[in-house]
Amino acid sequence: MLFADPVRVVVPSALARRLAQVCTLEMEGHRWAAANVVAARQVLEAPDARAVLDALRRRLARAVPTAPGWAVVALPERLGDEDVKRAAAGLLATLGRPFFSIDQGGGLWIGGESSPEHDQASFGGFGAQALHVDAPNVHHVPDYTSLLVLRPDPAGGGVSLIGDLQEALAHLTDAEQALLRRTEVFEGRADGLLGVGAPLLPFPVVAATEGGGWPWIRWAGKVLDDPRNHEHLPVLRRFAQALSVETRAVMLGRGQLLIADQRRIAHGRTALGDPRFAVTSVRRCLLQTKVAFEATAIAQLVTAEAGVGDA
Ligand SMILES: O=C(O)CCC(=O)C(=O)O
Ligand SMILES: [Fe+2]
Repeated sequence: MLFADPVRVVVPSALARRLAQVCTLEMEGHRWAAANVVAARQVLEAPDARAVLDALRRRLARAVPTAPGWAVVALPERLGDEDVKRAAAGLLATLGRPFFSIDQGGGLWIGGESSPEHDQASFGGFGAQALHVDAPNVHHVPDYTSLLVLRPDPAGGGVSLIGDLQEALAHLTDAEQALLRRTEVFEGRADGLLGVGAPLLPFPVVAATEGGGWPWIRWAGKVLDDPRNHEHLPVLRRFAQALSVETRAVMLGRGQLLIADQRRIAHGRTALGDPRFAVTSVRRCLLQTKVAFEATAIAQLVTAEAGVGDA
């Protein structure tokens, strides 16, 4: 595994505050309200936001072939929680339409403080979480997922893992890749999700996308533990091993937002520190939301004029 200091996209304080001022957390169903999307894009199209917008394009625009497909965006540590949530949503709106797939009281951001009551390997649990894409078991896998840290683990655990799915696939032989295209696996359940289409169980691990481009790699490390996938274990293990070689670790601090293009990147985490040594209200606090790709979103518009066409 590669431990590298990633390039963080730093959002200047004045810009973050302006986003927080013009945006609300108002929703239209499971989608961030259209007026918020418009307001955020107006702020981020202004000349003084150019460096941030270009950095998002270079790292995340689907039309930039060299984009790594993930970014860590750093908002000012001292911005209040509500303002962090609004500004982070505004930044996501440069890629498409922010939405939630899991309804937790109707808010855009789901999640909160980690708890030893949660299943260890789940969202908000204290255990490690194997590399995965969110909602692999539906027809429309969310294009982008994002993780927003309000408070890192005081014990220094909960390090985010970022695995390059496409690079991992390239390590496999043609025969192994062909086998993965034929392999259908089971993982979890997908009832009651919003904005992602109908459940798809079992699902193909690798499937070509309509219109070409990167295939979807519906990966979740948990497929290795599911007895229903038993007969496919050799090739699944082979892919997991290749992915571990293409994985890096990034510690997210307060106000930092990890954005992952799920067509390219799987995410996971290392275990948190022992919950007995972290009392409530100082435990890790993590939020999550999704984004549906929009070709017309401002960070997807890549022209020679934008200066990132050959980034
Ligand atoms: O806790 C984390 O850092 C990741 C959580 C996550 O990716 C999930 O629950 O889907
Ligand atoms: Fe996840």
